[in-house]
Amino acid sequence: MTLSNKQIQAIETAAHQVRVDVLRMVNAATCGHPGGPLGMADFMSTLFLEHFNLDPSTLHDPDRDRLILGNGHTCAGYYALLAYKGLISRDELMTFRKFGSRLQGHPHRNADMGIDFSTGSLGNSLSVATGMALGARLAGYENRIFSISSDGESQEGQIWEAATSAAHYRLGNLTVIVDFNNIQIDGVMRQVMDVRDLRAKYEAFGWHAMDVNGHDILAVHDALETAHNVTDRPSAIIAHTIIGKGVSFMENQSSWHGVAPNDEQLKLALAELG
Ligand SMILES: Cc1ncc(C[n+]2csc(CCOP(=O)(O)OP(=O)(O)O)c2C)c(N)n1
Repeated sequence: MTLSNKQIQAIETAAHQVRVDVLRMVNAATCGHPGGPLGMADFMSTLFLEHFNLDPSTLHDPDRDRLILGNGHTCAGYYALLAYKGLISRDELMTFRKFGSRLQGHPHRNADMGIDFSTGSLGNSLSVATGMALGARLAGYENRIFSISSDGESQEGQIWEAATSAAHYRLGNLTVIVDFNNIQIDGVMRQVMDVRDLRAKYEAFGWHAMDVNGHDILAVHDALETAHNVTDRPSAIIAHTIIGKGVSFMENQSSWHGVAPNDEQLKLALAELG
């Protein structure tokens, strides 16, 4: 079913809030990764508001949906959405990357916050998600397992071992969303180590795969719904995004992969976001 204007507006509002939160959090920490979460804000907000059923009332349900953030360095946006859904307080966001905080620079598994797995070491996420999806099916659950990955993480060989297994076991309850922004820590992905056409690769591995504009909320929603309806194999959504989306001087710049905006840059960025 398509989204109503009200639902689209709610997602746009959430994505805007995520961008503002991410910039403030990384600025306050004086370190972190602003670019990725700005680029992922639109598809992550669509996922959290319309598909991923985590909220305070489902938090401890064994059969709720699960999410693994493979590109763990982008966790500022993840934390902002946990706050948006009421899993953590908004005040806690500003403890990001501080000593003793639950919100470290990469996600740490925490059942009380709904963080399903610790990530940061690229390459593990799809293996974990595949195991969770197989386990959920064996337990008779009807939940969905979402795995978030990236073009950079797709350079890891283990991703493709997991892709083989997930297709072999026909895990229709598993969806991977790849943040494909053509940027990684050292520069332009196509120049560093080109992963080429990920849709074709996932298809060749036996998955149902789709390319979408990761900033088109309706297209992302449709892809997630299609993934839900494909039950005989896992689905891959290759979300084409712009790193730093929403802040002109951060867009498409690998230099903003992992650098905090200073106070002046924060002011400029927030003014642009409005
Ligand atoms: C196994 C492993 N190797 C290296 C790193 C260091 N690292 C952190 S982020 C990153 C780049 C990942 O690319 P991508 O997720 O596409 O970056 P983004 O789009 O967020 O800029 C690397 C190599 C890591 N976290 N894990």
